Amino acid sequence: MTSTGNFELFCLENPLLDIQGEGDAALLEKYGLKANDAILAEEKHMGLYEELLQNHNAKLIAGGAAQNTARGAQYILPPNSAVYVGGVGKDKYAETLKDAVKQVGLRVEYRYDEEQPTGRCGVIITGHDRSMCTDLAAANCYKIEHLKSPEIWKLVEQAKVYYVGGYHLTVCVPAIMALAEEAAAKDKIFVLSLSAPFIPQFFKDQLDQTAPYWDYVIGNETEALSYAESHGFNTKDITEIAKRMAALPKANKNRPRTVIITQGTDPTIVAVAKEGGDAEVSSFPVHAIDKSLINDTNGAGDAFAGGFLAGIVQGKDLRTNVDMGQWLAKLSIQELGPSYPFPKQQY
Ligand code: 26A
Repeated sequence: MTSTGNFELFCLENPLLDIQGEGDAALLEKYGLKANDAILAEEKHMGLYEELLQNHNAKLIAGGAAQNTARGAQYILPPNSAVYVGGVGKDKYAETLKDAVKQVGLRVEYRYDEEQPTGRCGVIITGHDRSMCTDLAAANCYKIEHLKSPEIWKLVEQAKVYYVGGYHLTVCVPAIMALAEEAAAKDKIFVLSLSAPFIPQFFKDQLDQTAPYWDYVIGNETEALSYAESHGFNTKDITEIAKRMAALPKANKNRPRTVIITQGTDPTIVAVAKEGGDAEVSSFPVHAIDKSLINDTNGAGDAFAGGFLAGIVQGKDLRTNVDMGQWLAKLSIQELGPSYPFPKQQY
């Protein structure tokens, strides 16, 4: 008999449908987008989605950063290990998302909005860069009362590890804080991703509210730099930034904070806080991959977090968790968008 999980991992963020197509400088320019960025859509971006579909042969792919991560963790873990919540619309896009998560057996508990459609993320691929422009729509209607509803809160209480995508800081801070406080009160694990440079930059106060609860915080080098800048760290040294983040005050003193910074093909930097001293830093080279095997790197960071979380849920050591993250990222970048290969590979 294969063992099954008990929904140990609970994830919260914004379920989105990715509309991903190849673009060029002219398309980026038309909508005022940078080649490698993630932003919230404004009125002037609303034409982008149709344009990607009509003129850029765009594909519809299940997205939403933490949903990609939850799918990734469930890809590795035994059935019924992970559950994901967020808001969608009552439309065919929500059905597309449901089909995609079914493939890996991820349980989703969507909250359906009566008025707003499912959120969309326009992804413009130019070479190895991706520009993401998100219209949150129904995902933006998620409220604390949805998380606190008896059916959902039961799942919260059942879980042992919480993962929140930092992108949700633009949506519902009280829901994030409810998970953070639940984790600290019951000595469970709270993991947050920095998600994008605009989060530490423009949602600094919201992010800082969650900081004392981070058991693990995961980001990439551009997010770490943005964090350092908005917090006046006065350094661009990734190791130094990771150490300073590790040393921030922490609510649950039973376990030290761990900061994980990925750097594309460069080594992953990890800092673990040490009481009364400097954080302990390690560096882990990524899994080598032949350039010709890379399909696209959109979602590589989400996949890393998924592998890393699977390790945490299984109670593995830090080195193994990082290795599992790098392993899953390597698989994902060989697929189109934030996806994982089938038939399933075994870690
Ligand atoms: C609030 N914003 C901007 C977002 C996102 C997002 N997921 C949640 N909230 N902007 C982009 N993404 C997702 O990031 C993944 C790649 O890492 C995209 O949906 C894409 O699947």
